[in-house]
Amino acid sequence: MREKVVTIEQHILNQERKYPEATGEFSGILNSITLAAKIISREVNKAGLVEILGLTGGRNVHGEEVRKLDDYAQNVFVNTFEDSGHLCMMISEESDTVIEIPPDKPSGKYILSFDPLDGSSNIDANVSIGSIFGIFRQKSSGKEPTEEDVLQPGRELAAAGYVIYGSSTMLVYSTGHGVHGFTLDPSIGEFLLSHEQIHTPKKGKIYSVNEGNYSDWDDNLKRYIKSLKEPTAAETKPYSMRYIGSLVADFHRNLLYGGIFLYPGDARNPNGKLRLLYEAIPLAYVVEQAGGAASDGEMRILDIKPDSLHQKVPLVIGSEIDVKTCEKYFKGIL
Ligand code: P6P
Repeated sequence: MREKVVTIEQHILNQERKYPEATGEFSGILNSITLAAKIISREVNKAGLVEILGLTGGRNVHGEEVRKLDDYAQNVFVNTFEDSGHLCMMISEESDTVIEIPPDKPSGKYILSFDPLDGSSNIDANVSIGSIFGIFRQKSSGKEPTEEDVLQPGRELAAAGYVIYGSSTMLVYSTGHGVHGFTLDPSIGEFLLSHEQIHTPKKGKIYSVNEGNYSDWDDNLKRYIKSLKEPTAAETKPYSMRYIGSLVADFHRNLLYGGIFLYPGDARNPNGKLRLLYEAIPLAYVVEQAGGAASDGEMRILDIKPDSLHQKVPLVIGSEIDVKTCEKYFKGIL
């Protein structure tokens, strides 16, 4: 018997119906994310065919060359949400300041924090890339959001998720009631429920880290990685190293299979490379909802209060037992 086909729109509606007080605003945001994902997916999947590759010649706030697809994805998110009436503010990796809703546009009570296209350095090599998003509620009562609204810790998230543009396009999200994955069927333009209630294994057999930075690692990190490659317990097999260099792709694989991803701080980059607000926090929310864990090596990512929009944070994320073991090495307990 063919299983019932559930579109993401139906799934969002089913979730909304569990809350009689729901206004539908939240569902509207998730549906707008779905639309943005479909539009970006269409362009990403033909990037090799049209003159959209290459560089805009511009650079983003971090001094990184901005590829045309980055620009395109940023514009899709901003244009989709500017008219939605759901948001009072947006925060994006591609914008050095907050993105306010123009006074002539309708505004709402939510804040969208997003990385429109992460891993863009991989675009020309046809490696999987992704969009990452987190949705916060405005806490202040006025029409204008305050800095406190913008710099909320991840435990305040209302929802978070990501889109992976790979061999297929998948949208994975959580509203605090489990993690669910939807695969885009381009022939009908619908995201269909393909991974209901994703649970990440408590312990994995994969570790993901850029070992090219080994010489800058501290001794505790070196000991931890060595413990994975050369396990002391006789019957234990070494972990496999898998590293794509595209955060969403590495995270998604480990979420499904189990394992640990690290982008740690080191001698050259004490806070690592990844951004707290729109990379670490949304993925930490998703992994915890799937039964995993995420920390900066000492503190739970979702408990970190951001100080600034683009602050970096060391990230250790994945299977709960692996993350806890890693933290013990970092603290010198193991
Ligand atoms: P490295 C891609 O540029 C990115 O921002 C993430 O997607 C990825 O996890 C990381 O950088 C890879 O960085 O230094 O290992 O190349």
